[in-house]
Order: sequence, then structure tokens, then C-alpha cells
Amino acid sequence: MSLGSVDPEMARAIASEIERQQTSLELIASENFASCAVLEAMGTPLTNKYAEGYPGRRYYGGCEYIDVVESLAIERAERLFGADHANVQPHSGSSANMAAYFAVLEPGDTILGMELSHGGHLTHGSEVNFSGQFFKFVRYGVGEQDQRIDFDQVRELARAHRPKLIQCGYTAYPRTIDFRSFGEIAREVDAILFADIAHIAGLVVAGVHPTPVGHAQIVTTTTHKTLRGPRGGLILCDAKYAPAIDRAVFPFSQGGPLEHVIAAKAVALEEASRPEFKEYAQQIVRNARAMAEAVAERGFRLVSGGTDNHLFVIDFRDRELSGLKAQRRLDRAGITTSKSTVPGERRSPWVTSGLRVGTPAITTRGMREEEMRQIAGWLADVLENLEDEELAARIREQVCELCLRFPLPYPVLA
Ligand code: DSN
Repeated sequence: MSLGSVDPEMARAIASEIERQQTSLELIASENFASCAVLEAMGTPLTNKYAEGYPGRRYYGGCEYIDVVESLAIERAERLFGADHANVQPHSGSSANMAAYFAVLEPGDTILGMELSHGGHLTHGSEVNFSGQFFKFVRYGVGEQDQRIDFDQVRELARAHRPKLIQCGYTAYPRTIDFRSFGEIAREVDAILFADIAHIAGLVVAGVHPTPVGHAQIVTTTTHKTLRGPRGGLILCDAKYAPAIDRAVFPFSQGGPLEHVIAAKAVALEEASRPEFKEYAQQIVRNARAMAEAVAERGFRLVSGGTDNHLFVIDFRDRELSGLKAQRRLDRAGITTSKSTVPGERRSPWVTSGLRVGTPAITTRGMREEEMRQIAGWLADVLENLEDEELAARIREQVCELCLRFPLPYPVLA
């Protein structure tokens, strides 16, 4: 029986969300639209199977086909990223990061990581997260003038604190990450280098951003951002760390793997190995640059002055406006964004002084530079006329028309 006849209430909620995705502009830098092939793999009876353990070493019977599924995902991840070893079981980026830390650290060990308000993630040592509660974080940040990572400071702090692990890779950093320099500093102080490339993984496999593999011994990523797969995580590491990483995922922090999601990860990894994915990733970056330039031309200040990757961050510290208010006003116009802290932040992480804008999802729809300039104009119009409801409604209609010109290939629920 179809979902609509078994549970019409749920079918309606899902249909409404599909319609929202169809008719609004998704500018959240961490979101994307998975392909129908990815969704098909995820919605399979693989969800019925318990498979604790790893291919060839399971705690349950009947895993012969599940082993094929997970082995395909592992091989594809290793090949695509050029890594010695991949663990594809983490349920999320946070689970992947938890396993990465506990694979090589003891509680109380020191980690050198990015100042969170400069673009770091919750799992990079927030005091309300396990990472900040189990480990001692020392912070580097971006330079005051150029708002790019200050490697002199990273080196100085590494020498002074001798961290066991150095963390790099961020959620709101618009510039290229110099993994080579991080690797050199880590080697100098005998630290493990850990790169969280959740945001840029798709750019990395497409060769549009340098890879951390070869510099960082442990790399984590989500699979649903620029990589455009199902919601989930994975870990890559040097051969030396493979047994510790595998143990830290199962049995240390997770039980049964989500094999339907692992199948979908494998499909996404296959898609990401194709030439058209490279073109897609290049277009993401061209689009981000075009939109960032158009927003800056309207007088908005951008963190670091622009972007090298898939996102840019608007800094409202020279205005009354907060990130929260900007996000809410843009929602009314069908433009979906996420507020963001900025370097030098004075507001709370709930309110913030910045807005993060990303192009992975709208690039998946096929939009290009011309549409970016159009969207930047709407975004600036809304932010300059916060109380103008009529303008927001007019832009909402235009947004809808634009989205329908670049439809998502998702079937409508019956
Ligand atoms: N929540 C994600 C983001 O928006 O960047 C990170 O996990």
C-alpha cells in the first residue's frame, strides 16, 4: 500500500516539504538535492537488516549481500579520495568526528582547533558538545585584517601547547584551506592532523579544492553537502589508524550500521566520480563568486572580502541587522539561508551578526551566473527593505517562477 493510503497525514507533510524544496531558493551552504538514484537506494529494504561489524566480520547471519553493499561504498570512497582506508558507517558528521577523536585521544588531551565564531563546528570543541567536554581545546583563528587563517598563530600555539591533535576544516570559512601548511606544522610538533571536510568534500573530489589526504592522517566528511549524497558521514584515514578508527565507530560509538544509507552513499560516490560532477563542482564555485560579487556591489561587507569555495558570509556588524533577522526576512521571500557567527562576533550564536550563503543546492538545479546575479539582487532588496511586506511577496512570486524554470526531478507523492 502506498504511503498516502497508510498514513495520509505523514504523506501530506512530506508532500509539503517537497513543494517547499521545489519552490524556494535553497542557499543553506550545507544542503543539497540528492539524485533520484540516491533516494531510490536509500528507500530500500536494506533498512531491515542488522549488520553489526564490518564486511566479512559480522555479528549476524545473512549479511552476504549487505557485505557487497558496504564493500562497494568502502572501495568507492577509498578510490575517490585516494585514501588508504574508509569507514562508511558513521550516521552523521558528528558521529564521524566523535569516532575520529576517540580513535586517537584520551579524555583530557589537548586539541588545537579553530575559534568557533570564526567558522568552526559544534564538534570542534563547543562547550555544550561532547568535544568541548572531553577534550581541552586551544584556539587559533583568522587574522584581523584579511580574515584568513593565521598560520603564524597556528604554529606559535602548536609549539607552545604541543597538542596531540590539530583540527582543520570548517563550516563557515569561505577561503581555500592550506592543508599542506597544517601538515607541516603538525609534523613539527608531532601532532596528528585531523581534517573535517564536511563542507568541501565534493569540491575536493572534483579537484576544485586541494585535498587533505596525504597531509591529514584522519579526514571526516558528511555525505550530503557538496558531495550530494544521503544524510550521513564517513571517515578516511591512513592505514596505520584504520583499526583504531573502525573500533571507534563500532563497537565504541555506534551499533548497527544503516545499510540502506550506506548503499545510497555508494551511489553518490559513484556519481561523484563522473566527469559531470567535476563540472558541477566548478560551477558551484563560479556561482558562489558571482553571487558574492553582486552582493558586495550592493554595499554588503563579506567576511574575508569574498570566496574561493561554495559559500560566502555577509558580515552585518556595520549595520543594525542581525543574522537571525536577515534569515527570517529572507524566508518570507522564499530565500532560505542560515545565520552565522562572524570573526569578532558580539552577539549570541542564536542571534549572530552574519549570514552564510551557499550555492551547492541551486547549482544542482542547473542555475548559473545569470541567476546568481538575479538572486543577489533579491537578497539585497529584502535586506535593505526589511519591513516591506509587499516587496517580499513580489520577490516570493519571482523566486517561485525561477524555481519552476529549474525544477527538481522528484516525483510528486500520490
Ligand atoms: N549543520 C551543518 C552546517 O550547516 O554547516 C554542519 O554540520
